[in-house]
Amino acid sequence: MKIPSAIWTLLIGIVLTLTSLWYGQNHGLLPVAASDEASLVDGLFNTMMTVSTGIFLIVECVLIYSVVKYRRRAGDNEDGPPIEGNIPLEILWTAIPAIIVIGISVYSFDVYNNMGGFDPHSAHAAPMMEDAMSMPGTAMAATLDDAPATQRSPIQISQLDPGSEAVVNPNELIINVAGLQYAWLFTYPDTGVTTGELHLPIGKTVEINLTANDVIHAFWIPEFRLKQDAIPGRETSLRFTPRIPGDYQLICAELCGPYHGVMKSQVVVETQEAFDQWMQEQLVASKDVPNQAVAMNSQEMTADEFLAPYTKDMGIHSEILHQIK
Ligand SMILES: [Cu+2]
Repeated sequence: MKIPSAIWTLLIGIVLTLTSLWYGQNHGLLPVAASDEASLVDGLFNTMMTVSTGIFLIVECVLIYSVVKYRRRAGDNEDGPPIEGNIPLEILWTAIPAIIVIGISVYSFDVYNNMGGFDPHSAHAAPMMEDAMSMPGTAMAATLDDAPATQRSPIQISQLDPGSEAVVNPNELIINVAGLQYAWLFTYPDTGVTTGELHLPIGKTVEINLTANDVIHAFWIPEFRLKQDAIPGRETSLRFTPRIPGDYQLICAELCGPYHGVMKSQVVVETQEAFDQWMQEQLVASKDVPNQAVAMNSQEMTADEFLAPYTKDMGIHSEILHQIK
């Protein structure tokens, strides 16, 4: 019995569709999805992966089939039949990619919108940045003629911000991030703490206000599926909710100088308790130094007592310190 070619086409179509759908969901190319927003990006990526796998398989199958079926046989010295032009086919192979591209664009705009891309920073814009923020699409635009944030140190940024936070959601954690050659500085305006490590509590929405002190950098945490330019003189913003505890890396994704490759910072997603404890430690560490210096100057503290917290960090026992004095 000879199977009609329409049945073959149907069967091959079903196999290719199922294979593409399976691979689109099981490619294993992405790191763990550690934020609530990551699934939006993964959905888009998986859809594109499904479509491209289908196209790849169709093209390769037709290619291999044609190479085998229409190969030159021994003793055959003729040219193939002169085939030229096929209007319906050309319309079809123009229409299908056009539909795919339009579909993916609409889908990706929707994902971008759901992640707050078109309305960054709507809850509160820092006053000095309001002009920049009222322009549409500022998250992506890169103009360098605004008030120079290059003049502001991270400490100054933290001092500026509390006054500007007229609308603050208590369930939201605001962090000011400054990129500079070649490090990231994180300032928590609630406490005034500035660190080189980004700590985030699980399940709490974070708003990152991003700027750069020298050249353009880009804030990229692959596990959160987030990437945003950090631009001198302009504040860009990102909003997301970390979900899976763990250690991740914040990587600079914009070539910013000879040491760009090492511009990475640790990101720690931890429980609220662990976060609070870490914050306390940062507060103590930042306040210890001046208080102790004052205490020692006014003779309330011996040199041993003054040095104790530092020697403890270095693993030096206070008795040894006493002996070598
Ligand atoms: Cu950089």
